[in-house]
Amino acid sequence: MTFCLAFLLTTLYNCFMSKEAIIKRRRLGIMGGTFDPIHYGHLVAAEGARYEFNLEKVIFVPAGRPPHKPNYKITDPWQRFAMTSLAVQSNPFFEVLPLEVERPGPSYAIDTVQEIALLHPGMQVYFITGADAVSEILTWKNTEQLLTICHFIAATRPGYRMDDMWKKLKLLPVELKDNIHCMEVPALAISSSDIRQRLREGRPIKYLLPELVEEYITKNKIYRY
Ligand code: DND
Repeated sequence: MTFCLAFLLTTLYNCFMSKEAIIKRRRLGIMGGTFDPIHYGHLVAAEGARYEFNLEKVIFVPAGRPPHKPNYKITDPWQRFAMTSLAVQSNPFFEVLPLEVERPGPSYAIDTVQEIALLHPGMQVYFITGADAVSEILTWKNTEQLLTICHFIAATRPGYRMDDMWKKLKLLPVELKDNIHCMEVPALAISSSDIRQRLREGRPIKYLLPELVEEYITKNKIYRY
C-alpha cells in the first residue's frame, strides 16, 4: 500500500516535471548497513557519495534485523544505533534515523526507501552501498520496485572488480541498470568483522573508526565474547 502510494506520487511527479527540472531534482542519500560497528570505510563511502552525487544530506539507517544475516550474532540494534550517531555527529550533512531499529521484522531496504521518500517529497533518493552488496541485489525484497523508486551508488571495496557486479546483474532490465552508479572509494581495507576480530584478540582498533565509537565500545564492553 505504502509502495503503491510512493510509486504513484513519483510517477505523477515525473509526468509534470520538465526534463531539466528532473535533472535538477534535489537529492538525498541513504547509507544502510548493519554497522557492527560503524567504521571509517562506511564514513568515507558516504562522504564520497555526498560530494560526487551532489546529495543534500546522507541519512544513515542502521539495520534492526538485517534480512541477509538471520543466523549471525549481531550487537543490540540500539547500541549499533548509538555508535552510528556518535560516528556521524561531526558531519553537518550526515544524520541517523532509527526507522529500521523501531520497525518489527526483517529490515528490508524497500520499506526504508519508501518511508524516507514519503518524508522528503520530490527528492530523488540514492541508496549508498558496497558494490559487493549491490551485486546481490537480485536477492533483495522487491528489487525491481526498489530500483524504480531509488538509485543505487555502488562503492568499490578494495579488490572488487566492477565487471563481476555487472555480470551478476545481467538479468536486470537495462532501464533499471541505468539507476545503478559506480563510485570508487580510496582503498579502505577496513571491515567490521576485522574490527570485531581485533577486539576479541585484544589488538588495537585505533584509527579504524572514530574515537567516540571506540570509547563507546570500551565503556559498554561490546565485542568481548
Ligand atoms: P551490510 O550488512 O552489508 O552492512 O548491509 C548492507 C545493507 O543492505 C543494509 O542496509 C541491509 O539492510 C541491506 N540489505 C541487505 C540484504 C537484503 C536487503 C537489504 C533487502 O532489502 O532485502 P555493513 O554494515 O557490513 O556495511 C554497510 C555498507 O558499507 C555495505 O554496503 C558495505 O558493502 C559497505 N562497506 C564499505 N564500503 C566501502 N569501504 C569499506 C566498506 N565496508 C563496508 N571499507
